[in-house]
Amino acid sequence: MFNYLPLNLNDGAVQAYQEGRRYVIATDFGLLVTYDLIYHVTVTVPGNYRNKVCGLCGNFNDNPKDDFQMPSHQLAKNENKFGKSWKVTIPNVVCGNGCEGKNCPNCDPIRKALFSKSAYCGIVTASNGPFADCHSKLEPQSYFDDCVFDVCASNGDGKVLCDSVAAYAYNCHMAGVDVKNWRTTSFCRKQQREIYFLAFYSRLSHFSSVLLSYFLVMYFSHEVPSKQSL
Ligand SMILES: [Ca+2]
Repeated sequence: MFNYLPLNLNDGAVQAYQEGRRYVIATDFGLLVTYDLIYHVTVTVPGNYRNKVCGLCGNFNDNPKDDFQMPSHQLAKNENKFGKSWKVTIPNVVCGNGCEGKNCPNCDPIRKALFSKSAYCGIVTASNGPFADCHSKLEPQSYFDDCVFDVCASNGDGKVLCDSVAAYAYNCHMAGVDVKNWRTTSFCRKQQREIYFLAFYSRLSHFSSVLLSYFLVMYFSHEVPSKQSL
């Protein structure tokens, strides 16, 4: 499908297009879904859908405590049961149920302590860090916990760390917080060269793109911090 973007269906009733690194589906009734193809999905609906929706994003009634409703309207006991209840069957697509209890990947205390430091996921909760102004608007603890879990499960992958922190940064931005520049030369550095490359990249033939992709992956796979600190 991504080869056919932008798409315009039914005289603009549904549009699908790429915007920066994100893919977007927009409908004429105001639904907006974005996905970065890696980690981050956003679903936005207009205010007139308040209390008229259900599903994985909750029921939009300003009460987060009743958002784990299953299709039966009962509240699920945990997020796994909730997630499972909304699964739909798609032919030829395998969608796992996640892990529960002892089946979940375990993060040993030493690595957990390491990834909790401000050089890793701790940047999200640091009281003097770049996200400090966001803490009162958006509780950072769950983002921190998810970050430590994911970074640990990926053996300290720098890209997983940066994508995870970027999710909090994005949501802070959406909550109206002026997020300080959290990318530095030593942390998930913002690649000016990346912007340059992307502008250049869009003008290449398919073959050149494939070739350049290889070099870009090699080049950017050194995003810091990465596995070398383990
Ligand atoms: Ca709710």
